[in-house]
Amino acid sequence: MLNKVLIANRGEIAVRVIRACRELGVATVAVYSDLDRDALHVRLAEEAYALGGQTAAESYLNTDLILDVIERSGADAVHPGYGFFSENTDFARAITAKGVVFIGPPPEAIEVMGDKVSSRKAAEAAGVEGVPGTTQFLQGADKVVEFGEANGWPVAIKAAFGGGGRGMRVVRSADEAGDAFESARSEALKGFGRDECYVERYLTWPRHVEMQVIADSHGNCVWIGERDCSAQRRHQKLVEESPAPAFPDEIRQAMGEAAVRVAKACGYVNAGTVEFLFQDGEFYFLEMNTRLQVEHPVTEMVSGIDLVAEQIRIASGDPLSFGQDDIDLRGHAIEVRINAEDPAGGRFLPSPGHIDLLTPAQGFGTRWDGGYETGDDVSQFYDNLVGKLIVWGADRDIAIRRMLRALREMRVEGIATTIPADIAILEHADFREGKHSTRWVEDTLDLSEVSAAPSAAPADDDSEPKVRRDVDVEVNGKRFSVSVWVPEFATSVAGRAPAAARPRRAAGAGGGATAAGSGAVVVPMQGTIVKILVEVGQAVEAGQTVCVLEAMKMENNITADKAGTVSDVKVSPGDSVGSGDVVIIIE
Ligand code: MV4
Repeated sequence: MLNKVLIANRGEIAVRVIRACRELGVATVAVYSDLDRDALHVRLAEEAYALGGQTAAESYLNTDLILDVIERSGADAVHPGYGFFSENTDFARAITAKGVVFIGPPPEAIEVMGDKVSSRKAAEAAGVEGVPGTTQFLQGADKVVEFGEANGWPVAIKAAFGGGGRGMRVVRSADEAGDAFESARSEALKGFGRDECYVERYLTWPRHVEMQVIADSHGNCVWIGERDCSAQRRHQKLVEESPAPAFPDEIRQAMGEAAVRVAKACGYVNAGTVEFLFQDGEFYFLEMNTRLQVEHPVTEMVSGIDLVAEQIRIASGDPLSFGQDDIDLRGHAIEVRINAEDPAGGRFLPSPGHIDLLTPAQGFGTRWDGGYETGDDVSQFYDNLVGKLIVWGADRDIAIRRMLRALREMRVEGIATTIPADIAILEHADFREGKHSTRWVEDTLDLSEVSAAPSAAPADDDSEPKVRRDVDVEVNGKRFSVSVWVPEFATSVAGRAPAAARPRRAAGAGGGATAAGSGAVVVPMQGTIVKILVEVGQAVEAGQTVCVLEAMKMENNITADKAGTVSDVKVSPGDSVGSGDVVIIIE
């Protein structure tokens, strides 16, 4: 068995891996950036080493620094979590060369599955088909027309070396083909440095269903059920569940066997996920994710298998402790991702900041995989996943009710979270009936009525910033919960900066969403200015983008809150700004 594992990650996944190591009796080594010196994963690990730096590139993605900590700590393995180094073959090879185990698949498997063309070829060779299409690179728009006429419209043009939906264009008729081909190529070139594209049938209402597989280094490979991740927005998953709703057992069996064939075809070892699109009773290979995924807990809850412990045993050279016939999938599990984002009006604005209070839900069938606790700070420099709430229930209906109960029980104050949007999804009849697809959240779900979570609400008029407090009152012996809007300073809690030291929120804050502003353009959240699009003396329209703010890896357009002339630009590209800071004045 491995003796000491370095966790080259942060947040909830680092915490998840540390917990598994503890239970196995394996020592843990955390690493941390300057901003994470007091983070939960650092508090939980037996040893922790500073990497310095703020951004991921300066810290968690610095190979030399991590190699140095491996040496100083005597760790004999690295768990990369997801993101960061999890699919980085240079890193995997660099540590393996030093005799340190990479807890993940062999680099050759990561490479085969690393781009769409070679992964699709590997799947096809294993007898697993993608969406019908051409594997040849498109030479011109006429080939798109030819394919559409022969196979029917719409068709999708995809970047061969891309991912995450970038470079994908839907073409509904022959006359759209020329423009779509050009824009797909230019987006692919910009995003991935290569402009090769191919065409396939476009599925108009598919579900995203992925199959968990796990393989050991002795030739054993099994599938552990599917996850439906169709409830997503802009390629960010919001809710995941297992089993997939209305998913016949024969299809599950066939998909599981297909996923195992794909894994075996690329010499896969350790935990992996094979993604499929599912529509009209057919499934089509999409790609393989060669890492542990965010949503792995739903598989754990229905199978009873600790995937992270299994990963560590496999990396130690042990054979799988179970065979395909030992896997018994029971009941229904749902996970929701709780992000530090304000879903008000469906906008999902990043909401980094200090967590004044975080009380996870508890109770039967309820699991919280968190990366933060009360008093921690969510930094704009990292991904904004605060934690994941996972429930198990005997069936889907019970699991949905349990999740709604748990979401309403959670208390998070100081930052806005996606909880109100998660509730809206789980309450919706389409979701309850399993009628949703990958397009449902963006095309059908109406989040315009979703309101800001506590402390994310803009101040009214010129008054002091106010925050919402939920207070329990007793009236004639009956308990009621009421919300009170009170000035921020009046509710300051220990450990929080006094209100006077915080930037005063100007009227009309909120990125231009409000009408007739004061002309003092404020940023709605903490972040870094990346671009200024106007200069002093320039005339601007209300709603025009005046600068771009990067927060939590997302670019946000900051817009003029009224028409007029720019009289002052208070920031430059690279400047850090806080929520409520005035960046540009319009007169
Ligand atoms: C598709 C598709 C429909 N038809 N391909 C988007 C990201 C990339 N990994 C594959 N994607 C899609 N490919 C065909 N032929 C719809 C999507 C798609 C999607 C897929 C999985 C999860 C979420 C999605 C959201 C939008 C579009």
